[in-house]
Amino acid sequence: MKIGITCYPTYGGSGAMATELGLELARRGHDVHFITYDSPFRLRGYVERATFHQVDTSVGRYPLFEHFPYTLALASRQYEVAMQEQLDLLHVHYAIPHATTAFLAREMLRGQLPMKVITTLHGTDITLVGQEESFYAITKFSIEQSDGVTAVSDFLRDETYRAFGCVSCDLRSIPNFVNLAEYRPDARHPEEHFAPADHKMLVHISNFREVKRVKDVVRIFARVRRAMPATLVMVGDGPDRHDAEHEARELGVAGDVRFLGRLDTVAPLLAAADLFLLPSQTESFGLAALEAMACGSPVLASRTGGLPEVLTDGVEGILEPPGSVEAMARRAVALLKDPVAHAAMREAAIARAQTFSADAVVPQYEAFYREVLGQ
Ligand code: GMT
Repeated sequence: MKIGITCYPTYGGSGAMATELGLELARRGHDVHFITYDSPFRLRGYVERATFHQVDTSVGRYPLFEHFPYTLALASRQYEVAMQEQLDLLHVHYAIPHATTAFLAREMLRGQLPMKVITTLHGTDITLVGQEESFYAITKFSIEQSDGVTAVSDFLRDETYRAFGCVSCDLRSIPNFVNLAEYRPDARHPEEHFAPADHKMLVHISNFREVKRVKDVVRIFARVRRAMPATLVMVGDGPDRHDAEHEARELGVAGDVRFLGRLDTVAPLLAAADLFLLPSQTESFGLAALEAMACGSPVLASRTGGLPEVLTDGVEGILEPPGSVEAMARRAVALLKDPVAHAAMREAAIARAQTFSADAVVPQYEAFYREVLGQ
């Protein structure tokens, strides 16, 4: 098949997943065309049958435009690439604005090319942003106009029905997958020391938005630190990073918290972790948690959204209600002090992650593509 993929190219789960999917599809013989404003961050180097088409945002800077109309530039580029490459389908990730631009591109193609549009919903496009008044109607319209819609968890599928109705939609739940060639327990580099040898190492990776509750990450760590030597490694960047740094200073643990900023490669770090922290307010799936599990790190997360579909409390990690810092910290300390329980959880996490392999998930997308294309 000839497949266009549009996603956010920056750091974030939806762009990561869209790119991993495109690369897997290319490996399986499909022609894949990424269409976005920058090269997706997980698209590293040349991959046979995968091509990046940039949306030029440097043109059209007319003084009348206070804000550059990226949505129109993207729709035009999607149309151009579809015509040039004769795309069978355009698979867009994160509804806003991608489901809308795909709708526009498909309308422009009417009578010329029967390209289908598939939208994958990832999270806040449904749970937060899409429900804001200014986006609600266009999000609902664009989802309903897609030829096929998937959600990355049952939770997100059900939440879409609840929030948007989408009477004419047949929403499919297809989970995220993990690249097991990269995220593996032996990904650790022996020469890289993220924490002193006698410290337990806790890791958090996110885009530091409010929904991630990064201050809770620091608060949980501060309680763990009181109980044992430990280091917290914070990876990523975003609006709440300053608050997290401030919290670490306020709680007197700044000396044991390392803020590494954005990193392209995190598997070696995850493979060295004793515990991955994801105490988010909501999380439609929690791809970062799955990648940590694949590297052999148990996960301490919020019992919210789609996270219970990824891990089971007491088996591959710990789930507690969002904001329950005391309970999370108490259970983290108990786990880190119990090498037998920790080893069992680590093995369970690795085994659970294997069930979310590309081989298990990508054929579900291929089958859905064929269904939408009527093949
Ligand atoms: O919805 C978002 O917040 C954006 C998105 C991203 O680009 O980071 O994250 C969502 O999509 C990921 C990939 O499917 C999921 O693993 C995350 O759980 C989800 N984030 C939220 O639901 C907060």
